[in-house]
Amino acid sequence: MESSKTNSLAVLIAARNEADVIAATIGSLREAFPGAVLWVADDASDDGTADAAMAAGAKVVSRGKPHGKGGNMTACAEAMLSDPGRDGEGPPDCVLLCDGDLGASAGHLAPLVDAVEAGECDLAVAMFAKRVGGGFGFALGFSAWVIRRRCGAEPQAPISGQRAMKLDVLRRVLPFAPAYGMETGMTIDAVRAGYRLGEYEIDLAHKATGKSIKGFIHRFRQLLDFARVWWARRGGRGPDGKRPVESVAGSRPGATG
Ligand SMILES: Nc1nc2c(ncn2[C@@H]2O[C@H](COP(=O)(O)OP(=O)(O)OP(=O)(O)O)[C@@H](O)[C@H]2O)c(=O)[nH]1
Ligand SMILES: [Mg+2]
Repeated sequence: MESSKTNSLAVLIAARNEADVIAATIGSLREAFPGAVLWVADDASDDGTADAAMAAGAKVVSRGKPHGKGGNMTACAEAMLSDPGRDGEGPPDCVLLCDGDLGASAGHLAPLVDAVEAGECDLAVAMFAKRVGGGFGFALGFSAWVIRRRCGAEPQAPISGQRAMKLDVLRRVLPFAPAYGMETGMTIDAVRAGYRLGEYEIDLAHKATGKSIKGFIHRFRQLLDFARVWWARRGGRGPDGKRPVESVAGSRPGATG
């Protein structure tokens, strides 16, 4: 599946210890978005993720010590924004954020970019068509609650890392909230600034932790990160003092599969 317009796109991929799958993720993104510049935010991985990503042709923003997903993706976005580009043309018009553990399914993300390019919405977020792993939904539900309380939007995929937006939106939501709070914080900041949220069901897979001890620890950490977002965005309605707007949740025909 190819996006109709791929010559002005940067893809920012979050990866921590994803050496086994990062090349597949990069390969499928390159096929889906042939003209895009691919960036990997590698957060001090110790399994060779950075080398594997570079070998697969991505630009890598690596940190000497872990900074968490939001901090590392912020550094990666800033590196992309200040990059002169292949022919000195500067940053692209559109950016796609995604997780490094999607493997071949990362190639299904074109409908997000198409939705933003077509002006259907300003922040296009992927909903997993099939639920993969996860726990009892507390972390997911808490993120949704934080977003509803802080900006009025009611997303179905509040913590999905797969998101497309134009550069004005990206600039508005930077820096990302720390660690796993980045998606929750980004949604609140975008909606408060008056941007329209769209959600699109897409057939995706990822390496999920599921109902294991590791999984529950992971989701407890996420809960703490979401609580930090809730606290950091108390009071006020965003940089413009604008009223929250209703989200526009939509489903794009042909987005699945
Ligand atoms: N750069 C960076 N990426 C991270 C960090 N933590 C996780 N990631 C990446 O962010 C993506 C999402 O993280 P996951 O741990 O898979 O989180 P999840 O998908 O919500 O949870 P699971 O259901 O356990 O898979 C993956 O591609 C990770 O490699 C981090 O500290 N820094
Ligand atoms: Mg995952």
